Amino acid sequence: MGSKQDSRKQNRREFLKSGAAIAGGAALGAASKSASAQLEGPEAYIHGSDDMVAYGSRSRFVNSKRIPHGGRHSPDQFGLDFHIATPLQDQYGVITPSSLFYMGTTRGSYLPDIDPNKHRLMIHGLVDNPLVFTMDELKRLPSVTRMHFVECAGNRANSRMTTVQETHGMTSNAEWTGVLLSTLLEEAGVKEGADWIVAEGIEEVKGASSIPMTKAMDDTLLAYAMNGEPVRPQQGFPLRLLAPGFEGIFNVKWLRRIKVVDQYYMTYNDYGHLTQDPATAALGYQIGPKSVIVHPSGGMQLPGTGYYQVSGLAWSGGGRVDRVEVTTDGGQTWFDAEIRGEPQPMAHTLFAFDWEWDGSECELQSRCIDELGQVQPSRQEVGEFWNTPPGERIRVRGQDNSIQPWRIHSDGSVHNAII
Ligand SMILES: Nc1nc2c(c(=O)[nH]1)N[C@H]1C(S)=C(S)[C@@H](COP(=O)(O)O)O[C@H]1N2
Ligand SMILES: [Mo]
Repeated sequence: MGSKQDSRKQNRREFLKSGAAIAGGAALGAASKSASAQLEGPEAYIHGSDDMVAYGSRSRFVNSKRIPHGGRHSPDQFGLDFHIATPLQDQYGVITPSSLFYMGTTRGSYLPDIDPNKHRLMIHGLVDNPLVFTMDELKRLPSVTRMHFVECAGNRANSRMTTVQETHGMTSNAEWTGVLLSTLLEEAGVKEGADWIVAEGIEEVKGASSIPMTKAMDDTLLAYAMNGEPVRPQQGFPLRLLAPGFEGIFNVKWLRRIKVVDQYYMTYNDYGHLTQDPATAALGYQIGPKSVIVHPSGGMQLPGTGYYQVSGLAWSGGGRVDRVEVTTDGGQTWFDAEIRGEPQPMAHTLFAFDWEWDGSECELQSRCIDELGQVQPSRQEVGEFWNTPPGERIRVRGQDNSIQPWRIHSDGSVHNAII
């Protein structure tokens, strides 16, 4: 496999050197001379302001934005926020800018406006020492900083969607800093038979989730910071729980209480998990291996034949991304994509693939293989899991980690190829 990758790199180097990739490559010297004569200064300057000094903002020429997800306007007429999707198509690298992080709510929310100086976290239930922490006390404890994605179980694609923001925009990735929940639980002393925790947000039962003790003691994190600054109000300021790799709904925002309990507790959030056997429920909570090609993706236009860097994101609730495969012929032949950077457990991972488009109609797909050896399933397989009878249009009712197909028409336009 290594040598296959090496030879592909070699091919790309020759490809770029030959000048085939960049029009006019052979005339580079002359071109740069005449180009330098055309350089102009800026058309205008941004006037200095106290605001720009204190907290920067993006260029007025950059206008990538989030959109309401699932056909429901957000905010609604009462000012409640509903799901909003991140513009994956505009993102570089694996960090979702905090201002563009997707937003998920269980039933629509007013954003709690929490004074961190007054906020408290209570840990009680089946513990030797019930504890109450202020934010300052939490910040004094040993911390961890880790990259993790969050993904809503409603991040499902269908044939009516056109862009990658619509098909996959309900997941985002950030660097989080906080305290491991195990640190606090060890301090409180978990009693025998305490197999679950119930994590509760400030909206009480509407924002609560039951999480198995094994997960709580493993990598569950109480985060007070995100991408280098305090967690944003939409993401749970001043404190949110992260259960890395679990469905979005377990990542309780505006966290104020953790009750240690002896059994699975039914909460408002269990809408969707009502039929699950508590003994095996935790397995179902985990996001499967998933990936999507972002460049090119639905709604984009290839300007012509020639070289393209196909690139996208891959992730898995099962751990690190091990490999990503790409096909350009609708799944007949698969090639290893290049993994960019060092894959982190339960984090978005960048992949890229050198491709030369010959101008004919074709279909691009990617599939993720994680460190557990789990392979991202086809839409057919996911549909069958959710009981779509054979011969019917495939419907996905729960988690959807199926392979996303993009069709390139001969005019270079890119389309969602889900049927
Ligand atoms: N307290 C509370 N936590 C919550 C929710 C909520 O409504 N209230 N929504 C959940 C859902 S459905 C998802 S998908 C994730 C979304 O996290 P994000 O808004 O930071 O992207 O938060 C979860 N945590
Ligand atoms: Mo969600």
